[in-house]
Amino acid sequence: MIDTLQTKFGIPGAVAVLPGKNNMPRVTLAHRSGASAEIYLHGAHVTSWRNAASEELFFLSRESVWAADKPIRGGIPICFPQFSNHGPLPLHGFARINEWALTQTERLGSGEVVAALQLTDSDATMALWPHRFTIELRATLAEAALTLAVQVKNNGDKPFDFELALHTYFGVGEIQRAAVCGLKGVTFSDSLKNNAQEVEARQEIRFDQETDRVYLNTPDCVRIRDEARNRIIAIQKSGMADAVVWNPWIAKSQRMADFGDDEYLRMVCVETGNMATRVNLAPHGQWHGSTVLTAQPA
Ligand code: TA6
Repeated sequence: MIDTLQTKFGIPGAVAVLPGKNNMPRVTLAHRSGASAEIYLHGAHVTSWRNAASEELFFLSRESVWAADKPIRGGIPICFPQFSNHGPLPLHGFARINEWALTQTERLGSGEVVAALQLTDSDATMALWPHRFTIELRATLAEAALTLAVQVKNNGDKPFDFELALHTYFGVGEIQRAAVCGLKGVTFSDSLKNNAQEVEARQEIRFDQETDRVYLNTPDCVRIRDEARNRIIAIQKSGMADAVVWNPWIAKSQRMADFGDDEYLRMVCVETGNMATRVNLAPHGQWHGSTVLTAQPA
């Protein structure tokens, strides 16, 4: 199957379809600048994004399980059609534990490299969530940016609600020297306080304990300042209402079998999507949302 996909979608010097961990199919994107990315068909899961200097910008747990019925721990899990435990579906929905179809690859005239993947309803999804849908992830790799564009289509004749998150795990040099900026004054639900709502008072969110907050209707640009690596990561969303900031800290790290006990020191999740502002999609309607990630020296 991988050979067939490579024949159909491979682009010399730009796109390759190869066996990844546990021989799971992955798509590698290579930009002429040296930047690169990697996407597993499992969950359309982006597991790596490297800048032109080949520095890894995402976090990927050394303990991650690579299995058809488990999410990969790190990179960008796609949470759909449910975020967290906001309903009866598996935690964060089923999109991240289903195999998506690779549908398009392209090297644009600008040099950007694109891969599109789709997940459509199946007997298995219909049994969990009785709606006909297509969700598409379009990843575009540029020299200094990675763009994730998501489209959801309602292919049925009745409306449905969904939640969606790009649950992105960013690598940081040292969590105590990292800050998330741009959420001051935004209302958030604190997942650690029974979703009690508060207003963020800090211009810089720093970490000294487990942090798990869903920020509602946020500004479209949030930044991570990684002081240890002298780097700023900008997260620019469009068409997406909310953001999540999460670090598991010590006790939760120890409770997660697919996460190293000390790995909280080197990661922070800043997630974008509609996690609390549910989307209602009319029959044959479409929803679009995107997030552009850029990494620059601080
Ligand atoms: O987005 C934060 C969160 O909802 C946390 O509560 C934590 O559960 C995290 O997602 C990871 O969830 P997972 O199902 O991937 O272990």
